[in-house]
Amino acid sequence: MAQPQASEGAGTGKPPLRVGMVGYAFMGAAHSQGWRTAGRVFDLPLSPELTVVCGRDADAVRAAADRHGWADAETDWRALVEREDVDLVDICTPGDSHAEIALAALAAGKHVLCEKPLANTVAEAEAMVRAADEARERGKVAMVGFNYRRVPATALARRMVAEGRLGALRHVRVTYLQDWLVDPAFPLTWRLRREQAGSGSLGDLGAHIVDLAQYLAGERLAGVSALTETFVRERPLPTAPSSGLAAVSAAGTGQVTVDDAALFTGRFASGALASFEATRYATGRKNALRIELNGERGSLAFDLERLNELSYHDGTEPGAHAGFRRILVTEPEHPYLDAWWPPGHGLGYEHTFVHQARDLVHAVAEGRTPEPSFADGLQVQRVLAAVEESAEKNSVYTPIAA
Ligand code: SOE
Repeated sequence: MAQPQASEGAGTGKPPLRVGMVGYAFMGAAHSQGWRTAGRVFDLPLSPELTVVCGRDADAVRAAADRHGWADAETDWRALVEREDVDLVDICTPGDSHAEIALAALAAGKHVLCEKPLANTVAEAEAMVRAADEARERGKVAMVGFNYRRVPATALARRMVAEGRLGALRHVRVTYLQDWLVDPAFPLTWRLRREQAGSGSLGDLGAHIVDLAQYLAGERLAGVSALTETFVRERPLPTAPSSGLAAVSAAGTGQVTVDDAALFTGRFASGALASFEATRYATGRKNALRIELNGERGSLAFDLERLNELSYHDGTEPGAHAGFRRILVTEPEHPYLDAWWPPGHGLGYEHTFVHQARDLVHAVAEGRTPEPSFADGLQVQRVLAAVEESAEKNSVYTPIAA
């Protein structure tokens, strides 16, 4: 077995935090980079070590281990969660396995990081919260991976809202637009099947914007009214033999069983109003997450395509000088930035996973519940469930179960 590729923090005399990751596709690659880099950039109390990565195909997961710097490769996640040389299990699989892996890992005395959305159902998420609460008594922590909270600009926005710079909040409007499903020839992959993904754009993109809106607002949604739609209801089956599709038509196509787009409005507990749009049919939009908050004393706006910037309008400025101004979020006093480059040298999407790893390592070392916690993930799951319930009832306003 090769020596684990620790982040270069190894050798600093810090105790290791040995990570075992399940899944190695897009999120597995992003998380691997986060674990590799965090100790190189931040002074961490523990040194993350990339101990083992798990996937079903032995050759593919071995290749992924070599590519991403994992010391060992596993094909059985149940064996991984029991390994004595694993302290933390990082779950980067489709949503249908989040609960069973997290429950097993917590029971085995591991810390857990679970990709978003936390689960495919509220019931699964509730079981995960119960297990995380029990594990906390044993000094184990659990986090859900809403990484867009860890863009410096969104973390700065949170700080500014908490400081009262916007005053009483009136509006939050947020969209998350992609277009990778516009072509009806795109095959019926796991994200298009309810039994694996739990939902479509709602859980994949909607979960991010519900969490981000609540995080920035500093409060939770009380209820929603929603519309969802599936534009293309049948798609060609993937060529991969592992498609394992049950409903296979003679034409080699299968049914799409999730939403393609979700539009919903929401009311926060304070009475502030919100609008949300999550779609994978916004032709030309690749990963366009935009959020704006309007308060009685000012506004903030963020665009993921310009993620080193935050737009701020200070409504208390005299009219003649007022207007939205661009804050370039690269100063050392900005969140996370003191560890990176001099002002003006921007960061990217991948750095949100470095910040996620950093924050989780500190929570593990300090024995405190990280944010977003599994309870935060459960609350998002409840919002998603209310969206689906409202959409099924022709947009009837649906309260979010407490
Ligand atoms: C969807 O394509 C996706 O990969 C999401 O699953 C991720 O959470 C998002 O960060 C990027 O887009």
